[in-house]
Amino acid sequence: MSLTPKRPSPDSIDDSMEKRHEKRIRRISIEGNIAAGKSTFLRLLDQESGDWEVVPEPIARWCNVQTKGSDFEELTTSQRSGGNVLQMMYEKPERWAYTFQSYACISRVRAQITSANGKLREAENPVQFFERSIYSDRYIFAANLYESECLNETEWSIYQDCHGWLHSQFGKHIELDGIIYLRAAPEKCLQRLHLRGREEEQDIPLEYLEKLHFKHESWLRHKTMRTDFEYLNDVPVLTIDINEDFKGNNSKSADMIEKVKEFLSTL
Ligand code: UDP
Ligand code: D5M
Ligand code: MG
Repeated sequence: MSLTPKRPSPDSIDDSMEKRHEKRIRRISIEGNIAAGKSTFLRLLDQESGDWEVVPEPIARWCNVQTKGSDFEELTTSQRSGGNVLQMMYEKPERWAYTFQSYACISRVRAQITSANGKLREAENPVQFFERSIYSDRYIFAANLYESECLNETEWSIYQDCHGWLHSQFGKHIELDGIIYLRAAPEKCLQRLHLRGREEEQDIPLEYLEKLHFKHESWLRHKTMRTDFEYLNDVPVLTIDINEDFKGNNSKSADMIEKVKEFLSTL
């Protein structure tokens, strides 16, 4: 077992959250297909320890895009009602995929860097759990849309350029120490997607979930996916099979939490 941190310590930013801690915050991304059970698992983690903070995906923003505060007053009625960019992307992906993917990535970075809200200030062993990462944004979702010709060459180039720049600017606040891959069969995810009943997603076909599943597998299981981020190759991955329900199953949930604790102790 290596005692060397996988991620270098951040350089000196005086008011950085991390600087105020003797212990470095470890960051873990929870990855998995649509409706696998990530948010459900995140809620379990949130209840488990005061040393743990969770950062859910900003899905509400994607379903209701609007500005806040004084800007809001200046908007026309139609602007004020916002837009459901998630729905727009599913209804007409070749028109809206680029808009959605840029917003998804930027809003994720914003949520992850502004999340350190004080809960971890007194923590002995602070850990942040992110629901997904900017790596799944790019190498799972955006790449899949590009391969399905919903992003054209120009959009894909601009997306990758902006993504690389965002990483170069904010990487030290969002780089990962570990990844937890919640693995479920696409058929199981489809069942859970229907069970959850998020309106925008109800027409998603099994084939779409299969494509995303194979991308997760190549990234996190077979490790055949190449990325622009060298350090990612060495980030440890814990895979947990969640085909069997863990929601409402205390012993399965406790087992999962135990696995997470063991995993953290190796990082
Ligand atoms: N769910 C379930 N059993 C489980 C885990 C999740 O029935 O063991 C349900 C959950 O209640 C929700 C749906 O599956 O209705 C999708 O879960 P979640 O939103 O957590 O998935 P995510 O998209 O965040 O991975
Ligand atoms: O919900 C996330 C929803 O957003 C799901 O419908 C997939 C869709 N989506 C499309 N692109 C992305 C990116 N880049 N990141 C995350 N989600 C994306 P969930 O149920 O949490 O998977
Ligand atoms: Mg979720």
